[in-house]
Amino acid sequence: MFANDTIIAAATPKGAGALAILRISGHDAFEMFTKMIAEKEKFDSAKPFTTKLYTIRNEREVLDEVMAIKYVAPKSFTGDDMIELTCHGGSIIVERLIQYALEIGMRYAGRGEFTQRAFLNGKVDLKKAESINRIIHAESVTAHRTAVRHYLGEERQFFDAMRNDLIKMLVALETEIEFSETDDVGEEAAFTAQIAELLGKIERDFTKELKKREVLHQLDKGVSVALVGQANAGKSSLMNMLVGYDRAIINSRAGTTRDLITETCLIDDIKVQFVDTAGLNETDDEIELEGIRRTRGAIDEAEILLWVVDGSQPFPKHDFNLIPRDKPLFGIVNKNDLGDCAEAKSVFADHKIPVLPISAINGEGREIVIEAVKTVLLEKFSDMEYETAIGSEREAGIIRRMLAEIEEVDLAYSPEIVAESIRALVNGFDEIYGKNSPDDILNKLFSDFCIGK
Ligand SMILES: Nc1nc2c(ncn2[C@@H]2O[C@H](COP(=O)(O)OP(=O)(O)OP(=O)(O)O)[C@@H](O)[C@H]2O)c(=O)[nH]1
Ligand SMILES: [Mg+2]
Repeated sequence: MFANDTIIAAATPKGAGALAILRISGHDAFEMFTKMIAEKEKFDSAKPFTTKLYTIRNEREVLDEVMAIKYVAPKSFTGDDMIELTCHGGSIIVERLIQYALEIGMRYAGRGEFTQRAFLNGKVDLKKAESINRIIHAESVTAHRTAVRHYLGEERQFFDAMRNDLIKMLVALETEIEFSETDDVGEEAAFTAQIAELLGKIERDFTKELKKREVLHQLDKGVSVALVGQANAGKSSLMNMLVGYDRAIINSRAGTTRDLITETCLIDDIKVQFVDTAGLNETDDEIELEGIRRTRGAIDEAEILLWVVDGSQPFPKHDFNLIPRDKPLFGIVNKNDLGDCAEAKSVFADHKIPVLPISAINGEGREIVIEAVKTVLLEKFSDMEYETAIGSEREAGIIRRMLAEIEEVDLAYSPEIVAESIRALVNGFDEIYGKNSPDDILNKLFSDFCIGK
């Protein structure tokens, strides 16, 4: 790959839209772009960051009228000369403009190549580059929020403080190595204690961050809330009520739902995945049996269980064997419109399972179920517990390696060896931000980005 040959790509997704954006970056960007437009003078005299209207035409015809911004190196996203042009948003237009640019001598950009250039030109560090990708692909509010924070560099302080402390220790260790005549045992012990304290703090902080990342990962996937209970209890009716449309088939026949049906909602910005399941009744039907097997899997995977019973029927006590009590569980007493449902309410209450009376058929009780789920979510995921400085699996890997390094450090060893370990830790911090990252790792990382990014 040439360092700054001129590349082009669409920065917007394929398909018809009002507008599309093309990005051009490279040493000859301006010269090549002026070959594509009718208004060379206008572009040449345009000031940096100004947007102007240009006509793109080839020898035969006009291809489009575009608005183009001129970015003069190094004040651009990539650090090279850049043009960002907005054309009409049809896939044929975009294709023809790119084709024309290629004929003029530009090259089609590889995945993530714009960001890779920004990184190589020192415009962004690796963590920031990765956070751009995470902002684009965030699938939950929390993932988006942390990605933006990392983009803004808000976590930098956390890593920098530790790195600076390590550097100080390293300097002191190196002084000690050089002038090791001082035999003050007390002083030496105090210094060793200082190192031990610092390493202990890093270890604790890192372990905490890794845990938070795990929670964040769970939030990204969505918190699973399973609706379980006997056939005909009204699980699918509740599912539809919760998600607000007819997601699952409802029928008076027992065994209507056979497969897991999932639907995602946001509750207080937290992604929740409701899972409707097959009824836990006894059956010889092979398909229903498979459904029940899947229900068991969903029960295992769920973070919160909604145990739905038909309040007008005798309480299915044997289901206590199937429904675990080691995770948040609510007793949904459905079909309140058919009577007082006293038995169901008292059995749940006797077992200290919070009772939520509803009538799914009439759409009554949605709020209390949502509120109950929300209470658990807020308890489990209160804000400070999952915002983490670790942005990606790459970083998590570096941090796990650093933790292993800390574990290996034996302060009884000679200062030379301890200094070596501390140097390795400092390198770890640098690696998080992409200093000394090997080329193959960088290439792999940027190839996960989209074209045009
Ligand atoms: N009266 C009354 N009937 C209800 C209520 N909720 C559901 N039903 C009826 O109960 C029957 C079963 O409802 P579903 O939602 O399909 O029950 P399910 O638990 O999903 O059943 P399976 O999928 O077979 O396990 C349907 O005929 C619903 O109309 C309710 O609140 N009151
Ligand atoms: Mg059902």
